Amino acid sequence: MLDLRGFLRKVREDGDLQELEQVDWDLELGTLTELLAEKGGPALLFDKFKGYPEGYRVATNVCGTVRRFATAIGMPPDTGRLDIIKKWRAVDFKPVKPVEVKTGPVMENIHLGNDVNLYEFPVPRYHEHDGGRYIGTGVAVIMRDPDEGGVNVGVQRGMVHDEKTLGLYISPGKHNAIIRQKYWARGESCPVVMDFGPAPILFLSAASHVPWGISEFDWAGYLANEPIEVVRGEITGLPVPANSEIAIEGEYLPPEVESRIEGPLGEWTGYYGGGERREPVVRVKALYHRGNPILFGAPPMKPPNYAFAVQVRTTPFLWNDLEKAGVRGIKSVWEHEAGGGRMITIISLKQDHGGHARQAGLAVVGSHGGGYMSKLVIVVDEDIDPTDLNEVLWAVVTRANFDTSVDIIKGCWGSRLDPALPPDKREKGDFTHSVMLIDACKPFYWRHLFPPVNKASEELRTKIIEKWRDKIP
Ligand SMILES: Cc1cc2nc3c(=O)[nH]c(=O)nc-3n(C[C@H](O)[C@H](O)[C@H](O)COP(=O)(O)O)c2cc1C
Ligand SMILES: [Mn+2]
Repeated sequence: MLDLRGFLRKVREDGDLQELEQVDWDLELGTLTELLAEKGGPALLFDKFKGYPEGYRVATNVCGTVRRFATAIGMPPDTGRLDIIKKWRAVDFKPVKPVEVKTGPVMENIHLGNDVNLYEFPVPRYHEHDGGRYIGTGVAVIMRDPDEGGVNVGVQRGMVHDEKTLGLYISPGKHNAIIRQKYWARGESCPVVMDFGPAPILFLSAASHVPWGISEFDWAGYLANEPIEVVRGEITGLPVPANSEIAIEGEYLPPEVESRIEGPLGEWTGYYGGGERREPVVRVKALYHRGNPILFGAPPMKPPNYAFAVQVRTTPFLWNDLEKAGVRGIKSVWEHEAGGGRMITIISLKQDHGGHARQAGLAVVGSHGGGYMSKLVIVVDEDIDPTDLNEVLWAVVTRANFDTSVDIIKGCWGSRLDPALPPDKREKGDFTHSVMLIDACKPFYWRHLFPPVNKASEELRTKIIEKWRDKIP
């Protein structure tokens, strides 16, 4: 399994790593990350921050290209996007459980109690209006369900409040939000481990909508075909990934015990939509790190979201959910990057009965895999490539009739991060939104009368290409 530094070594060999020195953690690192990500540039590794020892590093743009994404999950670098999605559907999934080891590289440096200082690392402030320095972006947040015993891992942002305190924002409905509530309902704080330099494959798994009941550790182990090694945390008893760069153990306090202003943070929607508000905090009890630690930076950016070259967070799970719901004939599913991999869902299918397209579209809204923050759902026929917005929009304007092909579904699973959430709803804590569902398939009952597409047939194209090969670029 490639840990973060093993991964960076590999991409360096591939000529795909840019190493930078003397960059300011305050905005300069974040802006360079954005500028290079926009160009599909290399992974970035920053060192020699002013006021920090050499070797205290930050890596960004880690999984920002399909090539690096494939490398991170142990697939050949030239694997295609759809093949990665198919792998992530995990049709042959078997949990590969983590193995406990006595110690590991993350325990090279141990700071307990008063010795904990989160400012030991060059924690970046990424965007101009961020309310603080975010140590947790490329993070794995680890909790154990107190009733069911399962370990869940999610990616949730962590802002440094002071040397020993972190703000941790978790969106309602997320697995870690369900787990923390179980502790808080008993008046207890929730034990937590936060890994700030996880193996990329663990980060990617934690960011994915792996179904409830499956641990992201087992998922990452399955993808890597090799178990993740963990050390049992002395304080929480939770697994600490042994090959992590930097990790903490702490107590996530009930909000009535302590809450502090968290945010704003430039988010994946492309806005500072969540604003600032009081959020519960983690009191850090222990800090572990490797020698010359690397902080994993995955700052959210305006879509297309470059932290994820392939939208595995939702797409494969949604695809599985649709099939579980009995939707047949799906050719492919795509969460378009213009919607940050969540807000624009496109399903391509072969219609086999009237109402088939609506069935598929409504099942998106009703699924765990794709329901959250889905705002525009478009269903297209099987001849449309869902990854190509030109094709999709062409289908929308040529196959849909907007008086009958569009539905608005109200009260859906949304987020306070939604920039379009009206202020009064935000105030009331109502984060739901409406979804627009467009059936852009040929109307089923008169599809046989629909005019044919005027692009040359595959057969004719092949014939002409063969004859005129040297004239075709
Ligand atoms: C870079 C990045 C930052 C994220 N930040 C947050 C966050 O601050 N809060 C949150 O609830 N989800 C955040 N997410 C999304 C969750 O990680 C994602 O929904 C995940 O599936 C949650 O885990 P779960 O499936 O176990 O609930 C973030 C994802 C990424 C990739
Ligand atoms: Mn989960």
